[in-house]
Amino acid sequence: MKIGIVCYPTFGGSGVVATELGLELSKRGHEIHFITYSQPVRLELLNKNVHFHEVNVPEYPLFHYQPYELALSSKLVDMVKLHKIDVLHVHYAIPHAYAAYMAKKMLHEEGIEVPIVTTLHGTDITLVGSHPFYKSAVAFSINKSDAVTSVSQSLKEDTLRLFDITNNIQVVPNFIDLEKHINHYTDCQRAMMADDDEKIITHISNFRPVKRIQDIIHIFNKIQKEIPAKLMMVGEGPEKEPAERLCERLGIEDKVIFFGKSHEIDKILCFSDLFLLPSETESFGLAALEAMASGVPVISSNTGGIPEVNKQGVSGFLSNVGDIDDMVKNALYILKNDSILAEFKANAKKEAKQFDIHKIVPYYEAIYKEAMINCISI
Ligand code: GMT
Repeated sequence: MKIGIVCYPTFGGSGVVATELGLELSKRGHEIHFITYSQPVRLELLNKNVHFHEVNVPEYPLFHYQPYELALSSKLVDMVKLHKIDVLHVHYAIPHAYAAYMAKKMLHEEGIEVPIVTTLHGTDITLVGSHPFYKSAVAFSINKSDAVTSVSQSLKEDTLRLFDITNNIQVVPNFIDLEKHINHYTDCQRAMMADDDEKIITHISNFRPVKRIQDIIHIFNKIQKEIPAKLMMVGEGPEKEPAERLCERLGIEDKVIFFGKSHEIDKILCFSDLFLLPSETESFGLAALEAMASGVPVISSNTGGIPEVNKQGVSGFLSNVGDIDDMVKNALYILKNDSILAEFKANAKKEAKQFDIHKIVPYYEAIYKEAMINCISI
């Protein structure tokens, strides 16, 4: 199949999922066309099966807001015609599903039918999409898609609760390429980060308020009072600076390393003992799954789709949002005893296997085929 993939090309989870999906589909013989405003961060190699088409939005002084949806829908029309794309898979409803619908309509006028598959990722529904400013357009584009998927059962339920949905939503969970998380490093260079007796705790995100970054610092502060430990904070975002200031106020700045954005997540996870994800809301928690695949247990909140990934008492523990003391208690239970830690590490790796990329990607292939057969004519 020739598949057009539309996504945000940034470090966010939806862009990562879209990119990994495209790469795996290309390995399975499909021709993939990424259509977005810059080359996706995890898309390193282009080849005969993987193409990237940039959407340009030239600055024009009249526009207070540059019309990205317009440029995207025009680009989609052009690329579908030029490369004879069979199906468009758009990740994140805003504005991608809307732009894809417009492209589909324009193509229809020319006698070309292209089905749209929309994948809902989380904040496009729970935080941004349900805002009255966007709600009608988001509901419209979900209902007009030929197939709709959500990355967790919880997100499906949120979508049905928040919008007037007439379309079927299929749950296709996020996935992981386990090969990429096999430990290729002999010593993980752990010694560069911490002393032998120190436990390494990690958090990776876009440092948005929804991640509750201050909770992470407070949890770590309490842990390091009980056992020697270091905290690795990976990512960039608005909550990073306040977190750095909080570390200074608590006098733990020498125990917390802020890495910024990193292309070496696997190396960082390789020497990590515990992953923290106390988010306010999380449709899935791809970062937690990546940690688990690297054998790192997870202490998380029990919100949204996280319980579908992190299993209570098996791959880690889950607490109510904001229950810092419970998270500290659970973290110490795992970290204080080496044999318990080893057991949780092994369990985390085992649990991650149910999200093996080779098991999940065939679902998308089946959805594309069905969408092509049943393509809604408009
Ligand atoms: O977590 C974010 O803020 C980024 C966001 C995105 O759209 O890139 O992540 C969402 O999609 C990921 C991939 O499906 C999920 O793993 C995240 O849980 C979800 N984030 C939220 O729901 C807050």
